[in-house]
Amino acid sequence: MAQVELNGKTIECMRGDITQQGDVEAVVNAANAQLMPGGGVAGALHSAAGPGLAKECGPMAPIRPGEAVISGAHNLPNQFVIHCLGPVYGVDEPSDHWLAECYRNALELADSKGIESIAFPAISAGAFGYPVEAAAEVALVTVKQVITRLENIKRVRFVLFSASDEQVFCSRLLSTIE
Ligand code: AR6
Repeated sequence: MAQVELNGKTIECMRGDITQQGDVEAVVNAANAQLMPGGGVAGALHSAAGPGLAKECGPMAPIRPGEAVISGAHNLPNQFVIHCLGPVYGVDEPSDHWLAECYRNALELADSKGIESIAFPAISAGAFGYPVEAAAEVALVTVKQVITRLENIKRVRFVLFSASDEQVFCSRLLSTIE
C-alpha cells in the first residue's frame, strides 16, 4: 500500500479485488469492445454485478481502444462502473497513447458526473499483454497529469491483484510524485 497527496488530491495503490471496493463511488472495468463478461476484471465485475450490467451495457457497444463509457453498478458496492477498452499490447499502436487515453477519458467522464472517488485495475496488463512496468508508468504519469485540473475527483486508487504488481505500482507511484 502506498499513498501520495497532490494538490489536495490522493493517489493510492493497494493489493485487492476490484469487485470489493465499497468505499469508492466508481470502479473501472478493463472491458472488451462488446462490454460483455469475459475473463479477468470484466468477468469478475460482471459476475459480482449480476446480469443487469451486461443488459445495460449492450446498447453502448462496441467501444474503441481508449474510449470510456459509464453504467450503473447493479449489485456491486459502488454507484457506477466506468468501462474502458485498453489497447492490446503491440497491436493497438501506439499502445502508450491508447492506454493513457483510457485513464484520461475515464477520469474526465467520472469528473463530469460529479464522482469524487474512483478505483482502477491495471488496464491492459492481463489478457491484453502489457508489461506491468510499462502499464504502471503510463497509468501513474497520466493520472498525475490529469487529476490536478479536475473539479470533483478527490481520490484515485489503483487496485492490483498480485503482490508483485502492487510492488511495481507502489514503487512507481512514490517515484513519480516527488
Ligand atoms: N481485481 C483487480 N485486478 C484484477 C482482478 C480483480 N478481480 N482480476 C484480474 N485482475 P485483464 P486486460 C488484474 O485481463 O489486460 C478480459 O477477458 C489482472 O491480473 O482483466 O485489459 C476482457 O473481456 C491484470 O493485472 O484486463 C477483455 O477481453 C489486470 O487486472 C480483456 O480481458 C488486467 O487484466 C481485457 O484485458
